[in-house]
Amino acid sequence: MMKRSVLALGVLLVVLGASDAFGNTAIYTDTTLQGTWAALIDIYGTAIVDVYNAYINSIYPHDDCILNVYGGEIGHINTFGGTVNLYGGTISRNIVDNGGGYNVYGYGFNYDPSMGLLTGFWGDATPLSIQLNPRIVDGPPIYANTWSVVTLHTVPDPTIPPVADAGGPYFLDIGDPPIMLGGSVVGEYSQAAWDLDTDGLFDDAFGLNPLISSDMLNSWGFSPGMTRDIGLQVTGLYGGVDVSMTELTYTPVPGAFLLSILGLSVVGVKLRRHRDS
Ligand SMILES: [Ca+2]
Repeated sequence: MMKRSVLALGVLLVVLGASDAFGNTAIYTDTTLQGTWAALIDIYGTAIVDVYNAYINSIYPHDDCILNVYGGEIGHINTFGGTVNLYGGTISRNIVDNGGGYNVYGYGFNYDPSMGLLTGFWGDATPLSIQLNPRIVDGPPIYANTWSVVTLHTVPDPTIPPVADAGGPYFLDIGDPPIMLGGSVVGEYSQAAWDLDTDGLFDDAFGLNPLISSDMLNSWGFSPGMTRDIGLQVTGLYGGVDVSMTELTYTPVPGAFLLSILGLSVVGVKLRRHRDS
């Protein structure tokens, strides 16, 4: 508690983001860096710093701070503690680990140990290129005297078209409460749309789980006892579509009521079980 109290006092005494004549900045509390230019930023304590479109020559995380980089351009990051999470941006020279840890969130990683160069893509599909302090080199170490410890976290490739699953089959009784369609998708997507009037256009309901009522079925041309093929279409973030088809039955099936009276309600039992599942 004493440490935190001293830290809190320090926050009061040190103006947040105070810079000297050389653009050197010390940050002690949580902040977001947008449009910032700085020669050197030191981050202390438990501050959480989010970097977006800043241009920073060097960042030195200390203590238990967290540095999140989403964009911008940074010359190099040299940790003396804390945690660095990299989600985007450009690290144009190198990152060096003197006791902290680095997490890189992207995909398609490739590491060239002879150059200490990590390449791949960020989660928004922009190219990733980070000059690490090389752990393994052919010949003398190229950059600095410590090793960089980097943990790679693979995120979904947003350029891969998603895969749709329409779920079902679905059953809706006349006059019953609306049912929710159970569509799902694997992968990143920008839109999910249904074709429920079976005209081939995915324009009747949107989202993975729309509610469907008897009135809607009537408007889409369903009549009791009719089973029709409906479809879910999902669109990827960067184009590409996938369609999944399933069946929707408007119950009761004609004659089912009579069959049930006769003890032959196989169809009715099946419908009820599906609807409740
Ligand atoms: Ca349609």
